[in-house]
Amino acid sequence: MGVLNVTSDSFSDGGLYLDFEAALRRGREMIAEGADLVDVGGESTRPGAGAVPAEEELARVVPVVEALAGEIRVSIDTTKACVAHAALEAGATLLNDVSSSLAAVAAEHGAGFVAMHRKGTPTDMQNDPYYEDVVVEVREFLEQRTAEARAAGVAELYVDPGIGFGKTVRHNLQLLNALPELVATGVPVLVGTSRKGFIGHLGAGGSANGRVGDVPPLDPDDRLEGSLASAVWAMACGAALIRVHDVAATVQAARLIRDTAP
Ligand code: HH2
Repeated sequence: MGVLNVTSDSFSDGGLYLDFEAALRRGREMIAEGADLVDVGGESTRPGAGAVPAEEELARVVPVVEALAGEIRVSIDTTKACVAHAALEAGATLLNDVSSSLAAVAAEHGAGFVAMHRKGTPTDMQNDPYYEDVVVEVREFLEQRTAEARAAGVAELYVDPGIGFGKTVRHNLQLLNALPELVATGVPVLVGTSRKGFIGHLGAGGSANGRVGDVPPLDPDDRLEGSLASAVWAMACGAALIRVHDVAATVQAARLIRDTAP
């Protein structure tokens, strides 16, 4: 799943694809690089991101979805029902909702649905997130959302542990470590680690028990190696979909994993 952020402030590619032509070019580039689908988003969910008004988000994403939907499977990354409706009308067939609240909208359109775990909102989610047991809590949350999505009539469902959404470095690593457990629930798993803060922190030599910011993190553009390592790990654990910025490199790794499978 290639990431296409039609935003001004996304943490790694904000402003690069805000322009329609630039977004279309990047979408087509990811198709050529071997993406299976393109995830179009018009509002950043990075820690501290501000809300984008619905009219603005619609204006950003709908034309891009419409233009790409004839060329590749498109998912829409939104938490707003009106944006989801419009994008699914415009040709998107998967709803990637980091708030996990729009299953009924996906069902209404006969679209697939991604249910992701997050704790808090972009404004507060990285303020000392705490769990008794992050793996149990995330798994139980996703089981509950799975039941709700099924009851709402969603036929194609993915669950996502929500790496970086209200999680410390250690929480992210615990969840990656427990991926086989999540995969074993039988619902296809989506993983999004690409260029995230914990990779910049660990890649710069930060401690697994530390916090992002303890050491100057690697720049988001310098996180390819760590992103690939985590993508390979997720694929080897059986994840069904990997959400990435660096499509060509991840596709090459995916081909290797596929051909390594017994
Ligand atoms: N991560 C981001 C956005 N959407 N969706 C799913 N299902 N899983 C994720 O891990 C996920 C997601 C954040 O990454 P990005 O889109 O690159 O940044 P931003 O939110 O700043 O636009």
